[in-house]
Formats: sequence, C-alpha cells, structure tokens
Amino acid sequence: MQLYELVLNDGHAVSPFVWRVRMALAHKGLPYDSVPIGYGDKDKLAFSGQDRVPVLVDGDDVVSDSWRIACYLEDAYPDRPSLFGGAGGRASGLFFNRWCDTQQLGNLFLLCTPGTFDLTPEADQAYFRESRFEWSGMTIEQMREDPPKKIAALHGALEPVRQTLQEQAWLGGDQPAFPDHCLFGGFMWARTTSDFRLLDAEDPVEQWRQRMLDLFDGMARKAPAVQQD
Ligand SMILES: N[C@@H](CCC(=O)N[C@@H](CS)C(=O)NCC(=O)O)C(=O)O
Repeated sequence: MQLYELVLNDGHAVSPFVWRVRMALAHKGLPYDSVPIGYGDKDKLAFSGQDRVPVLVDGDDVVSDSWRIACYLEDAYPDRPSLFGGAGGRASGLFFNRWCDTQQLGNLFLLCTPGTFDLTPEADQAYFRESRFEWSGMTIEQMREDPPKKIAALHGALEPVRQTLQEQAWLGGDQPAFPDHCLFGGFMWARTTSDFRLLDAEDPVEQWRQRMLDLFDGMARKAPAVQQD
C-alpha cells in the first residue's frame, strides 16, 4: 500500500486527515509506503481524480478522503482489528467524523493555520496564503491574534468529548476506535505545527491524548513536531 500524505519542512506531517488514516492503518496493523507531497505537487494526485490528501493506493484500488479510506480498510480487511465495531459503530462514527470536521477542526483552523504556513516551503507560501484567505477572509497575520480566545472556544466545543472521556478510556469504549483516530488527527495538526498548549494536564481529553500518543509503540509521539509533550 501507498499513502500519499502532506509533508512540510523538516518532515512535519501536519494534515489531520492524514493522521486519521495513519492511525487507522496502524490500528489494522497494515504496513504501507509513504509518498510525501507538498502543496505544489497536486499533479501527483491527478490519478486519484481529485487534489487532496490522504490518498491510499492498495493494488488496483485508489481511495481518497479519510472517512472513505477508513470504510475501505474496514471492508477490505475484516479479519484485522475493527475500526468501528459493527454497523452501528460505523453509523455513529460518521456523525462523529463530521463533528470533528466542523467543530474541532473549525476551532483549530485559525489556531493552526499560521504554524502550518511557517512550515510551508517558500515556493508554496503564496498559494497557501491566498487559498486560506479565500476560505476565511483573513490574512495569516490576522489569524495569529489572540490565541487564548480561540483556545477557550475550542475548550468549550470539546465539552461533550470531555464528559465522555470522564466515563470511559476511549471514544470507542474499552478500546480505541476510528472516532479516537478522528479526534486525535486534529490534535496532531496542533502538535506538529504550533507551540501553544491546548489542554490542561488534568483535563480528561489531555489524558486521553497522552494515551493516544503512546499507541502503536508511540508512533505519533515519535513523529517530527513543534510540541514535545
Ligand atoms: N474530506 C477530506 C479532506 C482532505 C483535505 O482537505 N486535505 C488537505 C490536507 S489537511 C489537503 O489536501 N489540502 C491541500 C490544499 O489545501 O491545497 C478528508 O477527510 O480526507
């Protein structure tokens, strides 16, 4: 298998969507070769019929979009540890996936985009700046203003997750499942790009994040990052 993934300066794999898939592949115990690409390498993704990472190539199968890749892995490798724990888990997993896309990543966008820009090779910085301005109407400099206010908004959005992790170790219950990998992807975006602390040490979400960093022999903890804790 090959995983096309976004890799910026100093080997920082910043994409929350790629991290979801990296964790899902480790969860299933499936080895793969990484194909690192930058923002300026979209032509290398043309074979997939779209221009975003992650893209997974498995023999003749080409799958893009992190949710669709998770579903593909679950269906193609049913004998490996399950990502969803059955049809009900997949159905509610889709809801949580969309919650992460809109609520978690929505709140992380203004926080993590400046650090992502700082790690973007110079040749791609103009594209990055312009595309993010088109999406948000904000310059990178404007996004850098008042991180504490943005961290407080994220903290509020995470309350249902916090209350869940007060009752159980993982979003998947007594073991990690794809919803854990989804949420963790966003925190890996922050860890790989930005030096601010998002969570207090006693927050159940932080304790869960530490457990996630330890999974699969500390795979995520060992990845090049700005934050080391
Ligand atoms: N819904 C897609 C989103 C994929 C996506 O937006 N990927 C970003 C990386 S974080 C990308 O390829 N960005 C390229 C760009 O901004 O030009 C998924 O879940 O995989």
